[in-house]
Parts: sequence; C-alpha cells; structure tokens
Amino acid sequence: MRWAPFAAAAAALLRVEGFVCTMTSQMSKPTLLDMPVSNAGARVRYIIYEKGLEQEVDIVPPSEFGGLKSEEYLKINPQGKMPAFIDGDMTFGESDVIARHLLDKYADVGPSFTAPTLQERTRANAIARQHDVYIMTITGCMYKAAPPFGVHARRLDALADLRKQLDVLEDMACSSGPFLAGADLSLADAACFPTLVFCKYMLPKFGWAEGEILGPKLTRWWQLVCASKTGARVKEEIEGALRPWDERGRWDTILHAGARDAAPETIFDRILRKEIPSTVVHEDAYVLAFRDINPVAPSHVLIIPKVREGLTQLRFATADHAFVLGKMLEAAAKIAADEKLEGFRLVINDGPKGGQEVYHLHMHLIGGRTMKWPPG
Ligand SMILES: N[C@@H](CCC(=O)N[C@@H](CS)C(=O)NCC(=O)O)C(=O)O
Repeated sequence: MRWAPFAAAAAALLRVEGFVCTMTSQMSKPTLLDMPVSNAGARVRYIIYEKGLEQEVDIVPPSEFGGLKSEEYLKINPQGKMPAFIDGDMTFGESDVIARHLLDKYADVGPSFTAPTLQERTRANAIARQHDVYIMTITGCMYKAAPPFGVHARRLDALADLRKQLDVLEDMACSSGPFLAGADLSLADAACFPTLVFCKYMLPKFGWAEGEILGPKLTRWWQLVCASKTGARVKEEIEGALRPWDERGRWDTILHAGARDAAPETIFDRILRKEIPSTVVHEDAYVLAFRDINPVAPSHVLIIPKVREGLTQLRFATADHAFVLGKMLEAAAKIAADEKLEGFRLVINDGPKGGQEVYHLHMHLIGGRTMKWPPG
C-alpha cells in the first residue's frame, strides 16, 4: 500500500501553520483516511487496488488529522470512524459511500464492480446490505474490550447473532459463483471479504472450529478471493495489523477468547441442568431464581446467572457482565413483587470472609420479616 508520505507531510505542515479549515480543499489528490486494520476501509482499498487507482488516490492514516476523535477529523467524518474521504471540497465517511464515489468517478478505469444483470446487481446490493446492517455492526464482539456490540449488550448474544448472520450470508451467496453475487466481481465481494478476514482470524479464539466459520459456498468464494492478488494483499494488510496485537496479548482479557471460565462446576450447574430439583420462582434467558433450601427468612430466593462467564465471585465482574448483573436485579424486583414483600434485602457474599459457599455468583433475596442493621 502507498500510505502517501507526501500528503501526510503536507497535512502535518498545514496543521502546524493553522490552515486546518482549508487544508482539505487544498489536498492535491483525492485522499482516503484509513489504516490497514480497518475492515470498513479495506472495502475501499480493495476497490483502489483492483481498479489500479493507487496513483490517483492517496491513503493517509487518521492520525495525520489528529486522530479519529479530534475536532479536525470530526469535521471530515462526524462519526469519528475510518474510513473517510476527501475529494476537493467534498469530505465524507462511510465505506459504502466512498466505494460508490470511486466507482462513479473512475467508471472508465478497471473493473466496474457492477454486474451486468439486474438479478446479479440486486443480489450484490442485498449481500452488501446484509453485511453492513447485520454483520459489520456486531463484529466488535470479536475484538472490543467491552459491550455494547452493536445492538447487543452481551458478548455471547452478539456471537450467537454473528453465527446466524453468517448463515444468512451463506444462503444469499450465488450457488454457481464464483463471486458472491454471480459471475462478476461486485461491491458485495469488496464489502464482505475484509470482514470475513476478521472472522476467520478471530473466531477460532472463541472456540469456533476453523471449518465451521463459513459454509460451503462462502468457503469456495473465500478460497478464490484469497488466491487473487488483491484478496491476498487486503488479507495480509488486516492480518499484519492483527498479529502484533496478538503478540502483545490484546485478546488475553477478552471474555470467551483469552478469558475463559475454567473454574470447576458447582452444584448450581446441576440445578441449572435440572439434575438436582429446585423450586424455581423465576426463569428467563439469562437468570434462574429458586428457593434456598436453608431459608433464613420466610422468603429466601437465590438468583443466579445461567451462564457463569467467570463470575465465580462478584469481584470478577467487568463491563462484559453489566447486562446480566442488571438482569439479576430486574429479576429480584419482579420476584419481590410476586412474593408481595413489604421490604426485602439483597445480599451477595464474596469469598470465604464474605461468607460465600458456592463459587457461582448468586444473590440472596431475603424478605418476609423485618431486617436488622448492621447485618451480621
Ligand atoms: N459504517 C461505517 C463503519 C466504520 C467503522 O466502524 N470503522 C471502524 C474501523 S473498521 C472504526 O473507525 N472504529 C474506531 C472507532 O469507532 O472509534 C463504514 O462502513 O464506514
């Protein structure tokens, strides 16, 4: 890749001299603001490489404009994300918009990325939209330290949705190929390939079997694109940026990747599997609540997360657990109302000195009698 040194230097110089406002319109060439790791940006780079536009378009990192969240960069892309594009007086973000701008502006150079038939064009649009709306928005679950991951507040939900959305993509891919929308390379290929580089690299860390990430049609297409010059280049750019992160242990603390729950099972797992009977007073997708067999009050319920996710003790809670912790409190409020408790107390014991006996986070809901303070 040509990470335009001259444009970068000019940008820096202009910034130093305080001409930031007019800098964008003075940039001599159309300029893509992007970095190798960005899968959204890689859609645009795919088009630049495949159409042979490297002499026409400069590529500079957002740091040349003060970084993604700087005032300067936000003037170019108010979302503070990569990629962004500067073309004369026009500045804009969104990889799909930039991709279409390039295809329009350089329509007579290289492949058109536009299929010849209406059916293929509509399939390409549908696949790119499936990628943009349902896949790319949740892929943060593979690498972000903390939720939310698009519409999901829990990593496991985002990962399950990613599985579903990759299956939808598999169904949408053209059966005869060789490209996603049919016989011709389209925007669908440029949009999906970089994101699938991420998926293929990251999902094995979450225990996904290598051969299960993509279905048969996507696998055939994946092999074809990886074997192409542009595909191999884009893949190497993304993986080349991910590898040093790996070496520095970036995923070590990511729940369900580096940070797995390896603690032994407890009696609560057997209760959850209904191997040991319990009197369940509330159950939803995230939480189980059942009566304590040694009640300390007329109403004594234990509320536990269904998946422990490392929460052997409350002290191990992170932002990743915020959703399920909220669900436990929500369940407590509902159970207290169901039990018609006039007052109640919630207790979480942590560690031997905190009186914890079972190493699967649990909250005691105690009510039906007047509580004393301080508690014992
Ligand atoms: N819908 C946008 C998504 C852009 C996006 O999420 N970019 C990521 C990199 S792939 C980013 O800039 N993340 C950094 C951040 O959000 O702070 C597009 O297609 O351009």
